[in-house]
Amino acid sequence: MKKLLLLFLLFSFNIAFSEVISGKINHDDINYSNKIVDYKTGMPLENARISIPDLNYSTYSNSDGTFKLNADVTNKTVLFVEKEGYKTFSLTIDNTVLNSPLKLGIEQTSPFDLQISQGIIRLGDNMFSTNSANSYDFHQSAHGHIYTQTFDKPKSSANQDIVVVIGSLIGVDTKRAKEKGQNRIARVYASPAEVFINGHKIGILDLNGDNIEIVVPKNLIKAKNELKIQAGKNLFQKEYTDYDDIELANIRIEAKQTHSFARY
Ligand SMILES: [Ca+2]
Repeated sequence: MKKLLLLFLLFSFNIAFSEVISGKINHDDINYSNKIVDYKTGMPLENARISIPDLNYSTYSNSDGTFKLNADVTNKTVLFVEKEGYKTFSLTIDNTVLNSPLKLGIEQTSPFDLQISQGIIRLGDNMFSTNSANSYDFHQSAHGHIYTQTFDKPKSSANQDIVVVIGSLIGVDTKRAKEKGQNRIARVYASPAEVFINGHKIGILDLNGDNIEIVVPKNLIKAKNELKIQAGKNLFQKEYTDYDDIELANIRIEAKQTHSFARY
């Protein structure tokens, strides 16, 4: 009897074990050429940290820049790449990331860059449809519907604009996001999130994506400044206020030329 039980255990263990192994082999094949390189030179970068905060996952690139992404990515989430001397890089990914290798070029920091937030900021009220453009069960709950951060006057040269960069944005359920197929909500939609500098509205966030740039009018910049981002509202909920639940990642202030041709 004991022998039979042992045999049975070995048999079931064997099945489970072979499944794990075959799954892993497939995954390794796909993962084979994920790579981090320098954006300008194309040189492979070692020891860059690759992380997915929603999944509590992180890994590092090898000496040839390659890395394996052994994370169970299903819905949209944000992947970060961090390396000293380089701008934090973020990218919205979903399960399609497992079907083709990722080659990510990261940029060296400029002395003018101001990193405003490193990780993920959740705005909203934790009430959202599973058909929303976020649709992930976020790890953190919302900080409320407003994010504020102060920053000193950014340095820039005369021909550069000051730009607010939202590294990654997910969860926006505006009419425009719906028209672009970014969510699966049938009828309702929300107003866009709004971006303010020192109380002046400088732009809206009505589409999800990566590296969204909003130029700050120079006359608004002071010695001390406040960036404010406010989540939109569900325009079809009149009984109570339902804020759009969104995730912002990797917010930066950068000085860059955005209108080089128009000016000269
Ligand atoms: Ca909500």
